[in-house]
Amino acid sequence: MTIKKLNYTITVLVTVLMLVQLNSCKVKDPSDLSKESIIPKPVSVTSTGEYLTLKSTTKIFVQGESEEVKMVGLYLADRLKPATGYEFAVESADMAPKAGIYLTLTGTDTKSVDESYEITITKKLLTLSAKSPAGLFRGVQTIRQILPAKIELTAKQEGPWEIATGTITDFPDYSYRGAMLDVSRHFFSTTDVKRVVDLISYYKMNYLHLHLSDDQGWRIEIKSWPNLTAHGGSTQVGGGKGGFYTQEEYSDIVKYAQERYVTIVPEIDMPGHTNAALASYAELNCDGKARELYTGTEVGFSTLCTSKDVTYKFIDDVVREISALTPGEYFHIGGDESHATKKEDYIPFIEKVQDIVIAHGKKVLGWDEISLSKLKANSVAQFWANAENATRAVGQGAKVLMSPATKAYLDMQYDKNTKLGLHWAAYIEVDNSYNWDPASLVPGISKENIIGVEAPLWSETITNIDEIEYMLFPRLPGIAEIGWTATPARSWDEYKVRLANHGARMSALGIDFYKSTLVPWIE
Ligand code: NGO
Repeated sequence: MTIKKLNYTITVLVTVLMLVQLNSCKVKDPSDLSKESIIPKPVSVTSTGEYLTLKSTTKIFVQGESEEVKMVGLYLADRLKPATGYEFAVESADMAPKAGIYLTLTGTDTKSVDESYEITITKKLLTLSAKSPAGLFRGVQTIRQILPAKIELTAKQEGPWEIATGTITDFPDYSYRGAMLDVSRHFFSTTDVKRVVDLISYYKMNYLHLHLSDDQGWRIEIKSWPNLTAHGGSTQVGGGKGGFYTQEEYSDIVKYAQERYVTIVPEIDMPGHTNAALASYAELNCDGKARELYTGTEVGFSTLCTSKDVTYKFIDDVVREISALTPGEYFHIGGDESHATKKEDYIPFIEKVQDIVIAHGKKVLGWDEISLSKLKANSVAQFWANAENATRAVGQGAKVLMSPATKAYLDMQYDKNTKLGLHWAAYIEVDNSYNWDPASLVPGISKENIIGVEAPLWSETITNIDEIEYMLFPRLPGIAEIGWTATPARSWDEYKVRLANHGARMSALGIDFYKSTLVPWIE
């Protein structure tokens, strides 16, 4: 070989080596944990500058023999398997392994409200520790979010599956972070409801409120009053065929949600918004005449007959049957827009219903109007439109759940071009729904009066799961963050970049979301 040729070969080799190095630098970039886009934003994240790689041999170890902890481990394995194609065997261990993923409980406190967790990642081992299984489950959502977005795809992908090393310490600011789905105006299948549970729990929400009855449809089987569903569940807005959940199906939803540490809150709206019941049983009407089924979208025209004994027998049966199927602490009694009920009838009605709910072992949740009545200290008023109602509740010592229609109603259109939704409260763009603080929104209501936030999705205009997703996303992650992350740690300018990074995640999850121009989406 001539000197010239040798020189040339060396130059080529050096160039190739440099390129390989550059390329591998690119791949090895995910070594700054603090730069990961986690929603809701954790309390603290520190980076140690290296990374751990999941391999086909990586196992998930769970401490001890707890079935519940094992279930969380299996849930994590199920999330990681499809895209990686790895097995992720779940095994119990008495102490921390040398390598892999390790789920461990740190204390004896297993209260479901205690959702704190900590993640420590070294080059070989990821340790997720929490006081309760609920905390482990929240931590699992964080693990999903610090892996590449393609981890959420259902077909096998090329790795590498790297996680930056460091520590995450996290806990929620509010104990109630929820969404509401109106299954009355339009009915949605159990599969759709489960999908909503999956999606809200990805953002660490822990309550799903189901609006199970309204003028247009009664959606849950009540064995002692079968015509509620046979007739009252037979249609919906626009005249479609409607539907309802059998008690077995409802229990199946409750269980599915429970496995994701989401509590179902059932709502039976009364005394107004009751046309479906009034059409099913003539005796619930003061004039003893059954109403026609209703498929329009007007509100405020119906009322149960508050002066009849049979009305309270009916309510007692309904609350008893549903409460028996519901492990959560709340029963939502509606109470909104009872324009067809005289105020002097409304006030004692709500008080009687409150007693019925308590007698069946539940706490009352109701729309803010219920504060016209005398509330028990453990009842909760859900603020949606009337600040005076909400402050009256607080004045009585009750707590408030924040769902301001101008910010948190996800059935509101994003802007005037949005094809779905309503705009009676506001047009709510993604920044607008993120930019508020529950504890300073209503004068006289501060943090200690508030249990949390909830994003309701009313379904007058929403007919299928794609439409549900389009209205929920991308606003729902913002509401989830408002409930989880303390207000001083939040700002729209910083959040919008994390949300932009979630575009790929939402796409990988198959979410049909609104591509707001206010978010710098990364293509
Ligand atoms: C109101 C009304 C519902 C509507 C919704 C539409 C409350 C609590 N009651 O909110 O019946 O569906 O607005 O945005």
